[in-house]
Amino acid sequence: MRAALITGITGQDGSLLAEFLLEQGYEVHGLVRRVALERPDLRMARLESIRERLVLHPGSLESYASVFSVFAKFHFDECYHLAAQSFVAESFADGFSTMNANVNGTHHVLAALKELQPACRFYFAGTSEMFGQVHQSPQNECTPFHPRSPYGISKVAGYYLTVNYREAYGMYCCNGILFNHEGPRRGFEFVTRKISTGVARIKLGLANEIRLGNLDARRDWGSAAEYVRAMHLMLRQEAPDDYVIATGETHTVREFCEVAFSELNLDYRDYVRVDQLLYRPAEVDLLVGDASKARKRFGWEARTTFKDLVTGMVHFDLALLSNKAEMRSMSVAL
Ligand code: NAP
Ligand code: G4F
Repeated sequence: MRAALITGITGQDGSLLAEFLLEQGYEVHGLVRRVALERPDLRMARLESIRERLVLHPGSLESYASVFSVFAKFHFDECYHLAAQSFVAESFADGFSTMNANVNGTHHVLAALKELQPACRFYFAGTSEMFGQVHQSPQNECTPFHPRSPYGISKVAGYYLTVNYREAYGMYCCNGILFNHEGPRRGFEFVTRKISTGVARIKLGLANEIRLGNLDARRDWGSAAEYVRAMHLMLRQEAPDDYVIATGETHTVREFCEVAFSELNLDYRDYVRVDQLLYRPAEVDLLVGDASKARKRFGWEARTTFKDLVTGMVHFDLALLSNKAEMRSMSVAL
């Protein structure tokens, strides 16, 4: 039985990946930070259905000793390093803690692995935000980086730490360069979930508007459940490498609104208010990825269409807010 450690297991991707690896017969461990006034029912909500099958280790990414002690006690075949301050807007508000968690956190995990388990395969959660002000479209593994936020900069540093441990120490280290991926487990502050839950609230008479920032930004949005499978495939190849994971389609935030509102027979123009305060100091205007390397090497392709992704999230949130019983099965299906 293979054993995997997931940092960031409580997040959208971590919880989906944990489920997937359990299905594959893995022993799944997770590193979780301890927080004061913890409400396990809320904090572990995404892990609810698998909580009993996981081995969870309290630990702080910000402390080398803490990460080291987990690797000193348990053996892992694969380590998926997903933990990060992942919200771009927050990285403008507090770039320092974003850097600390995302850069030092990654360095601590790599350094402890090198010391104690150099044969463990390592996945780093890179991002299309590294391309930022894009130099070419679509973006692929050779596209130069030009990050536009402290978050993007922290991920470029993590990317190069990962490359450096691979080149300097011969470790099996991969960068997944994942474009935006969404679903019913997405955090509420991200624009897709903000829209899907906002539309559902409006439909149910619980709200009468959604305030958004830049409606013209374009993103390549895919389904998170499909993207975590690509992470696993990357670590199962003969040699380590870096891969773009994306759908190859791009849509504006405005189009996301149009599809989400019209699914419930509403017109987004009646409800969406643009708030300048929600604009970012520097925006990433356009992202669209070319995942042909992943398709050629290990047959990964995005399958969920943009429309199905949007409408699935809207119906999930409508059911959630209406307290319908089918909510759980929808969560698994998406
Ligand atoms: P998410 O839902 O925000 O989850 C982030 C996870 O990181 C949570 O488990 C969180 O734990 C943990 N975390 C945050 N700060 C931490 C810290 N200082 N110490 C320890 N744990 C910490 O993010 P996601 O969407 O699943 O994304 C997973 C990874 O992929 C992230 O690295 C993200 O930057 C990257 N990524 C995401 C996308 C996307 O579209 N989703 C695209 C490209 C790359 P708590 O529960 O304790 O907060
Ligand atoms: O949903 P977002 O906050 O995601 P963003 O910034 O693209 O970052 C996500 O995807 C990255 C991959 O490319 C990940 F690395 C990262 O961790 C995260 O998962 O914003 C998407 C777009 C932006 O252009 C933003 O300006 O939506 C625009 N937007 C417009 N109004 C808004 C809003 N974003 C948010 N969060 N809230 C708004 O009200």
